Order: sequence, then structure tokens, then C-alpha cells
Amino acid sequence: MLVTRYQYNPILTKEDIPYPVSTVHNAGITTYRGEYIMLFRSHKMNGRSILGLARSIDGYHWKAEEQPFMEPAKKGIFAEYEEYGVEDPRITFIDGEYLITYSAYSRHGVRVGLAKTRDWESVERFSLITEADYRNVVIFPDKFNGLYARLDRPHSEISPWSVWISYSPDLRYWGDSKLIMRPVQYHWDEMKIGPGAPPIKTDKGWLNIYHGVYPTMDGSVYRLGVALHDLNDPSKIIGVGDDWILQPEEPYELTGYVHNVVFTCGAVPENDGTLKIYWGASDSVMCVGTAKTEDLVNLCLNNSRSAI
Ligand code: BMA
Repeated sequence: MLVTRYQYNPILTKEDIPYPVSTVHNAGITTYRGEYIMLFRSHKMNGRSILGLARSIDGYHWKAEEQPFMEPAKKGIFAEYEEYGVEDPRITFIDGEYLITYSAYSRHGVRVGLAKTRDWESVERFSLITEADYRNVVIFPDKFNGLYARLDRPHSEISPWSVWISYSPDLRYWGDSKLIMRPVQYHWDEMKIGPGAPPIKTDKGWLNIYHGVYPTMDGSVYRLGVALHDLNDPSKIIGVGDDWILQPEEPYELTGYVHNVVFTCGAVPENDGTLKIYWGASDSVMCVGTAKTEDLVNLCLNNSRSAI
């Protein structure tokens, strides 16, 4: 088994949140001044999503803040595009700032917003960095030839939903987009794939933990897999692990608001060569597990399927 579940999962549920919510799921993760920070999504009782903040000393025991961290904006351009909610945040630390990318839902579709914080007290919206319809933007924590790079997942009517890469000089204007990874037919990720955790640097390449979806007679099954990108040119994929690394198996993953879902928005590399991988289970609760980074890299190198 590549990912070992924490024995006391789930680690954060709606019962732990001081304000009324019906779920706690799909959280971005980072560290700040010796603490772990979790930016989690919650459905309010009207079914629209907000983002809450929780802190932890060890990555396993969490305490949620008294108030939500980000709710749909009330004015300006962001208000128009966040009307239906803010969802699925990812966090990247680069140049002294934490970048938060999140899905912004509105009557115009789903696009991705970028907000910034330095201290996890205040947050500033920076730009809406995609048009509709996009989700799952993860920004690399390094630049390449002076440019920021991101993976994302546009929606398409005529092609299975796939992973693309784009670049930016300033985080606002993005271009040189290219499709780099597609679902594989009659495979666990055949229906659609999307970036999960912001890429993690290893000595063999950038580790990309992504989600893949398979359609069944009983609905979709969300699993996690891994791909390895070239260290200097992240548009080059060295290998994509043929097998999933995590699938819904525990009761809280098999049943809940949306059954059969494990969905990651973040992982934390530790000094001992392990990763703490965080995932939302059944769009209802938050979970954590550990994996050896080397094992995940080896899956991409030694048991690989084609990227395109
Ligand atoms: C996706 C997104 C995720 C969610 C998943 C399973 O399309 O909406 O936020 O976890 O479906 O419901």
C-alpha cells in the first residue's frame, strides 16, 4: 500500500467548526511559522461553499478559527463571479507570499481566482486567472526561465477533461498553454483527470498528485494517482503511475454527501522523506495519510502509462 491512512481519520468534520456548515472537505494545506495551515471548503446550509481556516501543530490535530476565512466577495468583479461560492483551494508558497487558487462559481460558469496572504490573518484577492470553464489550478512553487507555471483543467465538450500547463510573468496574464496529460481509455482515470496537490519538488522531478475519475453504473469514482514532471521543463512528463495510489475504501470515503470520492488539494513534504497527503472524503470530511515520496516517484518511473 502506497498511502497509509492515519488511524484516527477523519481529522476534521463539521462538528469541529464553530459556525454552521454541513461539510468540511477538499482543503488546501501549507505550513506557516511552525504550524500547519488548512484552508478547507464547507457547504453552508444553502449548499453554497465558503473557505474556513484551521491550524495544527502536528498535521493531525486541528483547531478551526471562529470565523470563515473567505466567503464570496461582496463587491467588484469578484462578487459577480463568486456569487454561487468559492471552492477547492490550493496553496503555493513562492516569493514570500502564499498564493491561494480557488474555484469561483457563478451563473457565468466556474473560473479560478487567485488570492494572496502573507500572514494567514488577512487575504487579498489578486485576479481571476481563467475564464469559464476551468477548475483545479495548481501553481508550481518555483519559476521556470523567470516565469510562473501552473497546471490546470479546462472543460471541453469534445475531448476528455485533461491537464494543461500555462506560464505567466506576473501571475495575472497566462499563456503558452499546452495539453500535457490525458485520461486513458478503460483505465481507472478514463473519464477525466485534474491536478490535485500543488507539485512537490523531488530530486527526480516534480511530483504531481492528481485525481482521476471512472464512470460506473453507480456514479463516478474519484481516485488519486501520480505523475512526474521534468525538473527544468515541467511540460515534459517523465512518467505517469499506471496504478492509483488511493481509492475510496473506508466507510467515510464510500458514503457521504457524494459517495466514492477521495479528492486532494494539498500535501506537505516532511524532512524524513515522507509526504502527508490530505484529502476530502465523500465531499464530507477531511482525512490525512502518509506516503514515502520515493515510492510515489518510483511508481511513475517503473510502472508508467503514457501521458497523452
Ligand atoms: C468535482 C468537484 C470537487 C468534488 C468532486 C466530487 O467535480 O466538484 O469539488 O469533490 O467533484 O463531488
